[in-house]
Amino acid sequence: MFRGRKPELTYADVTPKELYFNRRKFLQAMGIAGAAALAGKNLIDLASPPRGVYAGAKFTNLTKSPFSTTEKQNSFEEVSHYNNFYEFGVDKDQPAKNAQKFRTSPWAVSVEGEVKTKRKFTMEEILKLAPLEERIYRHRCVEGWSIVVPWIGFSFSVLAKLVEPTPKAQFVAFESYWDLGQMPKARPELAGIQFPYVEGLRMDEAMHPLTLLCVGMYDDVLPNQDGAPVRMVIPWKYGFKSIKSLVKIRFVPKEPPTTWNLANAHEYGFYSNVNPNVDHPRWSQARERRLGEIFKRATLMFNGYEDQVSSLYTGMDLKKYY
Ligand SMILES: Nc1nc2c(c(=O)[nH]1)N[C@H]1C(S)=C(S)[C@@H](COP(=O)(O)O)O[C@H]1N2
Ligand SMILES: [Mo]
Repeated sequence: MFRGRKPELTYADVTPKELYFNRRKFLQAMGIAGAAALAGKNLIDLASPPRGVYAGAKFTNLTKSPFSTTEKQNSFEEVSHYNNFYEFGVDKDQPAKNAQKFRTSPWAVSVEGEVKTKRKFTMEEILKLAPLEERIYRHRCVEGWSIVVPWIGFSFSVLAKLVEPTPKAQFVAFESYWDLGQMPKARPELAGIQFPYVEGLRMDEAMHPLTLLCVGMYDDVLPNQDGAPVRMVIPWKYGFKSIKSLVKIRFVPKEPPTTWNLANAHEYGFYSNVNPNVDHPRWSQARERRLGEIFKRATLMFNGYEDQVSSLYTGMDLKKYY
């Protein structure tokens, strides 16, 4: 039993901010006496944070984003148990089961290509690049379901500006982690797609303030099945553009290959902007079902972010560039 004054004491209460994300350092800083004072159950809680190794405390002092929707959020339970993450199985309930032991620490993201300063960012560095914001976004899967999620992160442009892309950087290529040892289902013959999972954005899309480098959701780190420890979220595009468990970012001169386009170019284009007027070859995209609801609702142009992003596509035939 905990015998101190404040049984709900958390990591955040007892550590300076810089130490939140390093448990070993934290325990060292506490010293034996401090650790003993915490005693019992709570020390065990600290030693095995609830969701991920960068956890230990819920994120606090999150900046509220003007881009957040006021629509009703889906529950954490819904968002963490209905996933597409083919590295951990192709069924929606499999990632939550199969990603449990996925090791997300240590973690680093290398940034390469047409930049002045190539750089590898550790996860600890990424978490300190900018104030973390809460961004409540609609997320529309190409399969016809949608969710509303309070993501945590900051605009991808923050990181991009740090490495100083050269004028040759016209697109950004993203790559996910891939390790058959930890992801035995991540084989083309089982999943029907190539690995590692790759995605891409045009430079202006990547630099748009809505494009989020995401490190958490619901005030905490990302659950493994939602793309821990760091992923992209591009809310006006179909969900498959929002690549999970990022390890590499390359600034490149040409449009890079993307996983679903490689798998089936006829059905999945490079742009993949949510568009109720352009059907998928096998189904309509006009309506969608919000997880947890019975009746379908109309899908909005650019997933409801038309005012912010339509200017990126002026003059483009969106039936051709789907
Ligand atoms: N590496 C990787 N990223 C991925 C996927 C995947 O299978 N592998 N699935 C995509 C698809 S189709 C969707 S809809 C979203 C789902 O994100 P969520 O499970 O957090 O809702 O992740 C995208 N990112
Ligand atoms: Mo999706």
